[in-house]
Amino acid sequence: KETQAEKFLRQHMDPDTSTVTASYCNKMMKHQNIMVGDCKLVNTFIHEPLPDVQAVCFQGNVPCKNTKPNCHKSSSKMRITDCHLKKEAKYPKCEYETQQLRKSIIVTCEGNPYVPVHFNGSV
Ligand code: UMF
Repeated sequence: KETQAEKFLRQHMDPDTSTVTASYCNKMMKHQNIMVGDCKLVNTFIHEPLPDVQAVCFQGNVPCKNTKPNCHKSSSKMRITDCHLKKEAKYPKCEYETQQLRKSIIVTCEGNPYVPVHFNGSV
């Protein structure tokens, strides 16, 4: 069974891509198997080396958007791509807007080793 940490990697890590095209999100949201019976509203991909993303678990503690504790904000800005579901999209035709950004990321970390398990947002 896929662990929460493995799910984070599948849904949010794409270190080897530095520039994305307009169709990036449409492709990635399919290829990474992020849709399960419904279109996911928003999903962020991170284009930084995995060790840099794992290191965020030991950077600034911040409040989480949901009830979970253990949120951490990256001390430096990271290259990310936000995928936003288009308003008129209907499953299984999940169409996405692709937006490249440089922002600090906020992740929830859990476990031993203490690693990212949820993407909480970006600021
Ligand atoms: N999410 C993002 O990927 N990026 C954002 O900026 C905000 C939200 O919060 C529920 C889900 O929304 C998260 O799922 C995250 F993928 C997405 O499986 P997750 O990471 O908890």
